[in-house]
Amino acid sequence: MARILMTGASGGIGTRLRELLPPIYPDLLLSDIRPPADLGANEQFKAADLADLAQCEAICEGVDGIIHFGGYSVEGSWDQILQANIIGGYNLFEAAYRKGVKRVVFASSNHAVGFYPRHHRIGTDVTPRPDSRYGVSKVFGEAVGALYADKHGMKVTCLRIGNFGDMPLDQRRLSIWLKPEDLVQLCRIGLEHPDIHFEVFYGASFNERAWWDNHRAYEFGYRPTGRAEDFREHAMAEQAKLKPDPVGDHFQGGTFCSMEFDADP
Ligand code: 15L
Repeated sequence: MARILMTGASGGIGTRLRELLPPIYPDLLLSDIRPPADLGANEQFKAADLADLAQCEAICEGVDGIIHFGGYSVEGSWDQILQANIIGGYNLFEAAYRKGVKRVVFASSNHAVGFYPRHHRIGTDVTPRPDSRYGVSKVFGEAVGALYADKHGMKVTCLRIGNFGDMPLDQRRLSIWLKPEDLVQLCRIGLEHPDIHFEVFYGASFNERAWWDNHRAYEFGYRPTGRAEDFREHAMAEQAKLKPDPVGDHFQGGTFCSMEFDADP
């Protein structure tokens, strides 16, 4: 049975996957800069600061596959993004390579392409249009993943995650929602599918208002079970509480686009 490392175990997605992954991958090693507050006696955990290559190597030892959710998960200062996502992202792939890890699933983000307008349906092969320093770091992580796949034969899957949770939170999230169980499916494809070399998938459930062409994921067997429209009333009621945001409401990345925005409209 494969030994799987999950970084970012104390974060929002990591916390939920700590419940969903053990039945599939019983030999699951968790990592984060500090342990989850509710770490169970039956869970394996090793702390690591991703900005430190030696610590990354230590958590990659004896591992068959990695689900990399570690790093900074929203917009931050340049130094925060640089340490956690740029240096940290590079270190994770380099450490995995040095330790002979065969597969990496990298948590990229919709913010790698957030400056595409909502009326523009995009595939996974479009030019990146990051909407933030955070988005730039996700483009960087995808590029590092491609390098390790093409140069070293690592099997790399990048998931441009939309919005992960039990239900879509507002109108924008009706287009990009990702049900936790569907993320598990995508991770399994990345960790197990024999034909993975380097792939980019959108981390989205079955959303009728999707802006994304995710056919590559479907070709690899992805069959999402979440349907955003089932929560339409809730999402629209939440949307009604928000102030209009002319920039954020126009682009796919939402508020990540409007923050610090001072270009001519
Ligand atoms: C992300 O990439 C973030 O990690 C998450 O906190 C949300 O902001 C999400 O994108 C989103 O776009 O809704």
